[in-house]
Amino acid sequence: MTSKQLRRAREALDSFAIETPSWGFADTGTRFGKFFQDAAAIDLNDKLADAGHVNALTGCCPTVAVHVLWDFKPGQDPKAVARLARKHGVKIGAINPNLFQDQCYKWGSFSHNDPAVRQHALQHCFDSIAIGKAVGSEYVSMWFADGTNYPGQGDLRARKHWFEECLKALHQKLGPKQTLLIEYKPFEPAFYATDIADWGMAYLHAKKAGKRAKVLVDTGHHYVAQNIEQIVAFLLDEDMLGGFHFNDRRYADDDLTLGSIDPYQIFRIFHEIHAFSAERRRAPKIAYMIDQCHNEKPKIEATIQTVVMAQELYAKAALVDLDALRRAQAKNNVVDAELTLKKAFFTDISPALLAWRKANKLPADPLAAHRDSGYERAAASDRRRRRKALGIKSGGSFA
Ligand code: PSV
Ligand code: MN
Repeated sequence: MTSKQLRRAREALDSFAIETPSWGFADTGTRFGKFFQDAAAIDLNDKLADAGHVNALTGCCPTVAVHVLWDFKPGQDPKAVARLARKHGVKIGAINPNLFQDQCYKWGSFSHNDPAVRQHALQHCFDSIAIGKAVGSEYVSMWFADGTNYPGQGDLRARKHWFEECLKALHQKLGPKQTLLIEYKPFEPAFYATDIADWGMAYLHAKKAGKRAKVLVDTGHHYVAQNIEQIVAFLLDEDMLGGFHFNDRRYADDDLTLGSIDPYQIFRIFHEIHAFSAERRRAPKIAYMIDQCHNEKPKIEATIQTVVMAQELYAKAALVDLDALRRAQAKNNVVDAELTLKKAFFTDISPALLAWRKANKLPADPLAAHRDSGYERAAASDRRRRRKALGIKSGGSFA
């Protein structure tokens, strides 16, 4: 690496943070079943401890996303949760209301045809906004399972209007530091018509909701051939990109570790962001978050793998020679344009990463440091014992 490249990569690393999801540390799984892990977090304290451990090793995961129903007990004091997070060296990040588990949402939440259910859903979101204000979180992150399974089942335009009304009401309650993120997903659980199925729908809803509503791109929520970086470029250009849920996927929302299937895709996404920042001379405010549930890999290891991969790809994308790229594009020199991206992608970024970790007093290899730390073994034995005492299922000899 040249000294200029080294500087650029280190600047990129200085400015990069990625949020871990509380649910990524707990026993989660597929729709069909769960394979329990002894070291999986049992409660919020465990989740925050695991997130703090990942942050201590990687130095770039200062916040943890929470799912209100999964993490907060009724009546729990959010300020106490914020204190608990601080104790573990992290802060509470995005607040995710839950509008898909309550029985009343069988026919939808914001698009339910019964105004009482829509109101119930809104109230839960208002409560979530209040939690966000109390813990000093900057994001309220909305994902909706709303949709229909059969043609004719719902009035598609009426459902759109109900969404617009609710999102507007939600936006009005935001505090001055809060941003509303609207996530899209083409299918699952609805298989005929998901109410917010793609970035266009999310964009339109965010635009209508108010100035502080933006689109959240979950990399898993796209059809196989979809060009995600182009969506990112459009959203950036419209100042409507609010955040990411990072994972990798082969078919649909597979929740795999970042870059395990296609690291070049994530590199291309980061390239669009770096190019925008350099050419517009301003860094857009983007919440980089992980959304993964691991059923096979140990959860902390998978999270560290994702974080390290995100850092690598973010730093590599900062090395793209933008002048050379734009020159090649101006001449319609396809080969040189493509090679400009490839050159950055294939640069060995490890000297920059090592230097950055050394400067920040971090282990040179976070995954190896985690394995050497004995954290997993200690967590497994403590949590195995607590599970037994609580009568909670565990993997037993198959874990
Ligand atoms: C839905 O598939 C989703 O991507 C949403 O972001 C949820 O909050 C998350 O997964 C739950 O794992
Ligand atoms: Mn997601």
